[in-house]
Amino acid sequence: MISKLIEIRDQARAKILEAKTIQELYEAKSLYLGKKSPLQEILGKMREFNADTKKEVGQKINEFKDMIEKEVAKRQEVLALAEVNKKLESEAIDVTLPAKNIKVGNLHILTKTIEELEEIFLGMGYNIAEGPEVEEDLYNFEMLNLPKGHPARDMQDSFYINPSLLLRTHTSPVQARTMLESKGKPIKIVCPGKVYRRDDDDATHSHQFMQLEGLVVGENISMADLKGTLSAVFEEMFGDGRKVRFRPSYFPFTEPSVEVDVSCFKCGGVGCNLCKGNGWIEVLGAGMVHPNVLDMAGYDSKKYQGFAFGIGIERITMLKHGIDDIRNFYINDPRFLRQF
Ligand code: FA5
Repeated sequence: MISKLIEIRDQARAKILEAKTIQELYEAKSLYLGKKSPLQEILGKMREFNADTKKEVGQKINEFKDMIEKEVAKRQEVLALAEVNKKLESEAIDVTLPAKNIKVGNLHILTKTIEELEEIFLGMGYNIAEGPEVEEDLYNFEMLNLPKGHPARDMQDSFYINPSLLLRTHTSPVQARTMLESKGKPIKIVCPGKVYRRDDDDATHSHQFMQLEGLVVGENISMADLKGTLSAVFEEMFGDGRKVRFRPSYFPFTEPSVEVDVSCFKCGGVGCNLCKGNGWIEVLGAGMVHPNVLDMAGYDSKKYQGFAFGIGIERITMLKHGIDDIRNFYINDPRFLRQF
């Protein structure tokens, strides 16, 4: 009987050592230590043995069970370590492989132009202001000296939401809002933002575009300050390679008013299809804040003066980067956008 027990023990040991996975090891364990194991079977027949054999067999079975348990635990440690090593190996990163080409997004060129202009104005001591795109007729027109029925409202064909609410046609309503908020104190702000007009889209016009409004209010402000400021900004933006001209114009909220043109980048000023033959591209409207606008916003127009301007962001960007169609900014072709 003892030799049979030794045979079972050796078989169990061999099976345990043969196990290549934890699963196989559990199967071997259950085979030799489970309820139906050969050792258990012999235990079930103990009744048939005499007292001495019973004692000897009982001791050996316990000893071998203990031994098998220990062998299982030892093998389990070895297999667990092997499995961890295998996993680590399979998940190892080969740092010599070429990296995946991850496409990184970049800021839109119009955002970059705005940031560039903001930097220039911040350097001149301006603050950045904001205003809503869905605007009240009151700020978009009335407070800017454009009462209902004023013929100059037709200069900016508008998207109305209801009779008193519209998509702002320019960033100038921020002038009125800022003056009301500033309650008679001096002002020096720029405000970038989107504006909307029922304009037909072409190479230089879009129904949605961006402006950067500027407003300075204080004492002893003159047209020379306006001209000096805008000339300095354009020199910073374009260097001295482009010509800039100030041309008399009309806006109901400024008096006198000017428009500023920059020489066309495409034809160098001789005239082409982009500049419609005149050699210049209009980039902004500006002027001295109309006394009515100052008075309506609570500023004494006898004491205070101001200048204001509204720069077309797309036009400036076209001039700076030689882009000959405004629609490129909004088609969102990555081949165009990636260039900047
Ligand atoms: C205005 O919008 C005035 N609010 C500007 C102003 C501000 C005058 C403060 C006086 C004082 P205007 O409609 O000209 O002005 O537009 C200003 C600039 O926006 C233009 O010079 C042009 O650069 C740009 N712009 C106008 N319409 C369009 C359009 N449809 N698409 C793209 N850019 C445009």
